[in-house]
Amino acid sequence: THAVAGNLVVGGKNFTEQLILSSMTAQYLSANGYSVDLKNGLGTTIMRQAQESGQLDIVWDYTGTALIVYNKVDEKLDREQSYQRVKELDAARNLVWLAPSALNNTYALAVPQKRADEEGLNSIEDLANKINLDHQQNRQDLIGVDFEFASRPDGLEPLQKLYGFAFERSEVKQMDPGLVYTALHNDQLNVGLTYASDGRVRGFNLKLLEDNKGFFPFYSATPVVRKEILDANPQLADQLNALSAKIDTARMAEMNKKVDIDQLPVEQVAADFLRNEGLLP
Ligand code: PBE
Repeated sequence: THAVAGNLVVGGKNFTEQLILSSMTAQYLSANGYSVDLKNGLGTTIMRQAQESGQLDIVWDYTGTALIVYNKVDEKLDREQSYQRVKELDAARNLVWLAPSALNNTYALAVPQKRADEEGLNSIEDLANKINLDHQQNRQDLIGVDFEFASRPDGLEPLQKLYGFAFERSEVKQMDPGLVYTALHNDQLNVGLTYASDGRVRGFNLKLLEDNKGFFPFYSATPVVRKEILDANPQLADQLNALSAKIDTARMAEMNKKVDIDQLPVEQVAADFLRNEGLLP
C-alpha cells in the first residue's frame, strides 16, 4: 500500500450530503497543510471496497450501513452499541471509526404532508394498511426508491416483510435518489424513499412516516480512516474529530437544503460552514 504522510485521498458517495461532507473534509485538511485528493460520486459498495483496498484513506460512513450492509449484523443495537460494534469489527480490517457525529441520516418513507393529513398516514404501519386495502380493491400505488434501497438488507424487501405488505414489481420505481423528492412533490408517486437529513424533506413539505416497528438502525455519520494513515499523521484523528463534533442532523439538513433547494455550489456551502465554525482561516 501507499500511505504517504501529507497525501490523503478523501472519498464520498453520490448524494448531496456526501458531496458536502467530502468537500468539507478536503478543504479543511488542505487548510491544515495536507495535500488532498477528492474522489466522490461513488456508490456505497464501491466506496467501501475502495477504502478496504487502500484506494481511499478517509470517508464519512454511517454506523447502520456498516453494521447491516458490510457486516450482516441483524441484532437490534442502540446508537452507542452500534458504534462500538462497528468500530470493533472494522478494527480487524485496520479501519478506524473516529468520533461519531450527531448526524443520524436514517432512511425514511415519506408522503406529501397534505396527503398524510387527508389519508391519516402517520406511520409505516398506516401505510402498510393502506397498501393492503388498495391491493384488495385492485388499486395501484407507486413507490419511488433509489437503486441501493431496492436491494439492501436494510432496504425495501426486509422492511415490507416486517410490516406485512408488498408492493408489486410494477409499483416500484427505481430512480436517482434526488428525483424521488421531485416526483413526490409533483404527485407522480404515492410514497417515496427519503433520507431524513435531506434538505428537500422540509423544502418540499414532506411527512416522514414513523418507523413504529423500529426497522431502521441508527445511521451516525462518522469519519472512517485507514489506520496506516492515522499512524503516519499524528494530528489527523484530533483534527477530524474536531470537525465531526460540529456536525449534527439539523445543521446537515440546513446545508443540504442550501445545495438542493437554494442551488448554491457544494464547495461554497462546505466552506461557509467551516468558516462559521472557525475551522477555516
Ligand atoms: N443512508 C441513508 C444511506 C444513504 C442515505 C445513510 C442510510 C447510506 O449512505 O448508507
